[in-house]
Amino acid sequence: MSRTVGVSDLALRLPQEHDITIMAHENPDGDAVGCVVALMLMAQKLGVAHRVYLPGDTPISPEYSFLPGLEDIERGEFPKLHSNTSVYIMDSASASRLDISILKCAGDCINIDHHQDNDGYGTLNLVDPTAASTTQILFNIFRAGDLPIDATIGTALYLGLVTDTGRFQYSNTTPEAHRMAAYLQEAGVDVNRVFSLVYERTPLPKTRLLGIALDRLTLRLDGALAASSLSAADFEAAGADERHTEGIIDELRRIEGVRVAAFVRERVSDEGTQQKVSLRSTDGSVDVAAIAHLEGGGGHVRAAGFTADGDAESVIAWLEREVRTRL
Ligand SMILES: [Mn+2]
Repeated sequence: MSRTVGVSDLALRLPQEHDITIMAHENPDGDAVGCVVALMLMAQKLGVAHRVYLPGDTPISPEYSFLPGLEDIERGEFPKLHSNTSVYIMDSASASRLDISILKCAGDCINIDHHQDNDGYGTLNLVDPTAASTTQILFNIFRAGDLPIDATIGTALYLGLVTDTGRFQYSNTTPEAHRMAAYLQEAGVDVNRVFSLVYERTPLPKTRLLGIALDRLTLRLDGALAASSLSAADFEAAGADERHTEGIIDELRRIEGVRVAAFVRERVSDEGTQQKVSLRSTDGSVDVAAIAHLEGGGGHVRAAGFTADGDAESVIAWLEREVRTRL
C-alpha cells in the first residue's frame, strides 16, 4: 500500500508522532545531513521520541561537522525497529540505497524527497521535484504546521539548500529557494558562517586528490565528454577518501564545450573492486539519468550516478559510446 501525501498532511502528523526513525541515503551529502539533523532537532523540540540512522559506513563529510547532533546518528548494522515506529526517509530516490530489511519491520515508511526519478517506495510519499532541496520540502512542512524554526534548525535546513543549489547558482534555484533563504536568515541563520565552514576549510588531501583527478582528465567526442578517474592507489597517495571527491565533477563540468562530465573512482571492498561513477549534463540535452539507469543507477537529468564492475578505462569507453548516441 502506497499513497501520496501533501505538506499539510505531514505537518499535522509530525507533532502527533510517538516514536520516529529518521534516515537518509548512504554517502550523505549536505542535503541528506541537513534533513536528518533538522528533523531530529524538530522532533526534540516537539517531544517526539526519535532515533537517527544513516546506512553505510562513509563518514559524514567534515564540512558538515559543525551541525549539532551528529554524534547521535547511528551507523552500520541497524537493530530491529519497533513495528509502530514511523520511518522518515529523506532525500532518497529509491529503497535500493537503503537497507530493505529495515523497512519490512517498521510501521509507516514516509518517503520525503525531491528526486524526479523517486520510485515511490514509501507507504506515504511526498515527492516534489520542483523543490531545490529536500530540506526545502521539510521547511514547507514545518511552516505549514507552524512548527518553530530556530537558528539551529534553520542552519541545518539552509545547509541542504545552499549545497543542493550550488550556492544558489544551479538551474534549480527558484524564487522559492531564495525566499526560503531569506526566511532562514531572518530566523537567525548566519549565512557567511555557513559559507566559511562549508566552503572555506578545504582539507589538504582534497586539494591533492583534485590535482590528481585533473591530471587524469581526458576530453572525448570533440570535447563534449570530459572524463577522469581515480584509482585506490591515487586515494592513498593523496591521503584521501571518498569524502574528498566532492566537487571534482564540477571542475570537469565547467570546462568550455563540455556537455557531459564523468568522474570514475575505484572502490575496493570485501565484495571486490568496483567503479563508482558520477555523471553531469551541463545543459540537460543529454539525460545522464537515462545512462545511469542502464547500469542500475539513478539521479536527475543533469546529475546521476551508478556503480559498475570492470576497470575505469572500460567504463569510460562504455560511457563514450552511450554519450555519443545521445549528442
Ligand atoms: Mn537533495
